[in-house]
Amino acid sequence: MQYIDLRSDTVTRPSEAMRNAIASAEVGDDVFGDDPTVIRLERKVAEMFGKEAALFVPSGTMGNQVAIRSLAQPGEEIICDEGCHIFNYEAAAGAALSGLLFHVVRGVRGVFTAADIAPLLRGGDLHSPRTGIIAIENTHNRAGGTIFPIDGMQSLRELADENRVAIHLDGARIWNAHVATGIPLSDYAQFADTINVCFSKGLGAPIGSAVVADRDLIAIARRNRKMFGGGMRQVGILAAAAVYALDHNIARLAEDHDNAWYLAESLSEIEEVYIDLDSVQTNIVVIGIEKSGREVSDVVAALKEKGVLAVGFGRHKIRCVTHMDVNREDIAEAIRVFREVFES
Ligand code: TLP
Repeated sequence: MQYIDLRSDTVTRPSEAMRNAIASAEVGDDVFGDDPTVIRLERKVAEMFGKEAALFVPSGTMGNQVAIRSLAQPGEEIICDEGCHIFNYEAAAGAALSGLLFHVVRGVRGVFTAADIAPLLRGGDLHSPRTGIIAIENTHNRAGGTIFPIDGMQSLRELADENRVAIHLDGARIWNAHVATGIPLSDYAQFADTINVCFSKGLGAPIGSAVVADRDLIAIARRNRKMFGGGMRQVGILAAAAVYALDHNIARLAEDHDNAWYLAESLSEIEEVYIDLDSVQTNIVVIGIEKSGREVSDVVAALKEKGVLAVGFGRHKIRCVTHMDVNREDIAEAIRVFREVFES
């Protein structure tokens, strides 16, 4: 069966043109610093974000982990939203690999304020941990692709500076925030010390992320990437896909946002589901099914049987993500299938 795959924006397959870019990439040994395409990608990303340097890594998880390992010492504390990816979906790497103590706060749709966390910051007297990092996720995956407001980031930066704390931005989907708001990537980046950005989510590359920061931090991150096993060799073939994605696939994210809104609005009319439409700001739709009294796994299986793939997201929710491999007609068909599953 040809599925309409809404499980994630990671499911996209490289286009013909991207494959051509991959096939013709110039390469060298990147651990020796010899891969011209990786160098081109790293320069390009650094420039887009207004930072001095960038480091190509295989995954968003490695990007986040290399960044936070580079910003803090074992025994320090990281403050983040309770729903964030670093805390929930990275196999406890922050604790296991960096020895960080996670202090999670309950944000509103993934957003917390400087006032929320100011009382929590700790300077590390003899008894308490020192707060080393504040981590932000923009857009916020689990909250439904929500945007962290730029003025909120600025206030966090001020608070962090007063307390000599670093800020990490998990910007796996910062492109979506940028396209939805029109705010330049470099405006977001100015408030963070390190940023993780992914080419393999909405931008359609098969693999790859980057840590973006100033030069000294990237030198530390490069060593940590090696320690985590992320030093790669003729990886220009992957960097070429990322360069292609940056050149061609950012502006089109607006189409994914329109499709997500179409899906969300239509599904919210179904009696048995609940969608917080205020959280539908980019390409993710989180669908609450508690009212229906049905199990998430049963609904996911029923959707699959009718040709739509989605994922369970906690006990009572299902997540759908729009991306470049689904078009308006696919979304219309997915809406039809959802109606059939809930209204039959
Ligand atoms: N998210 C994946 C799953 O891991 C949940 C998805 O399908 O959305 N930061 C954020 C905000 C992410 O959403 C993800 C991936 C990552 C980091 C990690 O990226 P990868 O999968 O490349 O390690």
